[in-house]
Amino acid sequence: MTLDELWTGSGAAAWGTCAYRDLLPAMDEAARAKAAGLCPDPAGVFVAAYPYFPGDTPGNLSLYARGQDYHVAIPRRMEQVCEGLRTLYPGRNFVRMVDDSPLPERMCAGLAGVGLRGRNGMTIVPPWGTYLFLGTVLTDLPLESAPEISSLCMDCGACLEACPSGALTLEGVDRGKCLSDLTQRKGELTDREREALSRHGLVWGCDLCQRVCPYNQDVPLSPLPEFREDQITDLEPEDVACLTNRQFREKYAGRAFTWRGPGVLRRNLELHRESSGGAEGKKEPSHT
Ligand code: B12
Ligand code: SF4
Ligand code: SF4
Repeated sequence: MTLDELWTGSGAAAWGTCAYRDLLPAMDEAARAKAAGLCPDPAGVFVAAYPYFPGDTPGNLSLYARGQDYHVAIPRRMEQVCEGLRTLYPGRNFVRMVDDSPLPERMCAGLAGVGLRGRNGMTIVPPWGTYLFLGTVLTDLPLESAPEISSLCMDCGACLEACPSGALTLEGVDRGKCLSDLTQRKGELTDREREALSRHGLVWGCDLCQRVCPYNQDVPLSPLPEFREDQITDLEPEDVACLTNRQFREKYAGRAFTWRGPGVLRRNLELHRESSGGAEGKKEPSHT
């Protein structure tokens, strides 16, 4: 089986490779130590993009969190690739990672020439737009970056204008201000942060700088059933009220919005209810 057959067979819409050394400028000592702990003598990275667009049913959960948890679904798909790689390159290490990774995954994609680099920070692969999860395989097999790294998107500026919190600028995303981070943050919030959350149409994640992107205007549904089927698009306060941590995790097992526990969702739902007009009047604009 060829490399291309392995990756496309796993459901990847695009894939490529980069040299591990090319990532080092973006990796601190801790990230380098973690990578070397996972794969001694790291030399190369495979990176692949998996489409997840689940359709555009109105709801208060981000599009990325509506189907199965990608932290489970994508590694499952990538495991079959790793098995193929071990057959093709006996004696080499192949370690798959998704999100919870010391590697800067979008930089991997950029160096591998996978898609375009969006001004909103996202990796874009037409026709799937930005609605892609990235997965990487770290290896001691020497690999090179693409001769042509990813170019910038059409740079229309719509994402910069759409960001309501000032998190997105020409310098990139300021995590501390990003609503996606805020919906997931535990502990005390400032009045300003509470106000921002109460005006936000979602109780988990943020899609605003993606929805306006021209590359996302006619995106096909994900071919991967994990992200298309059995969706949860909306949470109501009653869905998470009175649940213990354990009950919540059991009820919503395998979902990307469970890892912070029920408390942040209760808070976000409460903020929505308190804000005038309630959540119904405050949904994000429809995708189409
Ligand atoms: C921390 C984190 C967050 C934080 C902070 C995000 C941020 N932008 O700083 C928060 C919680 C806010 C967040 C939000 C989201 N996240 Co997030 N997040 C991460 C995580 C774990 C680390 C990101 C990071 O800080 N990397 C360090 C920086 C330096 O690297 P980078 O992000 O890879 O890429 C930048 C540079 O490398 C550079 N670059 C790109 N190519 C090249 C090429 C060259 C040659 C060079 C020099 C530079 C360069 O441009 C990129 C953007 O500035 C990654 C997974 C991972 N391990 O990488 C997911 C990840 C970036 N997140 C992802 C997703 C889906 C989201 C959300 C869309 C979820 C949502 N709907 O709410 C939002 C999008 C927000 C946004 N506009 O970026 C996906 C992105 C997929 C894609 N198509 O790009 C990732 C890759 C997870 C995954 N495995 O799929 N996220
Ligand atoms: S995810 Fe939302 S808050 Fe974060 S940069 Fe994009 S539009 Fe701004
Ligand atoms: S909205 Fe425009 S500037 Fe932003 S990522 Fe999309 S094409 Fe690039």
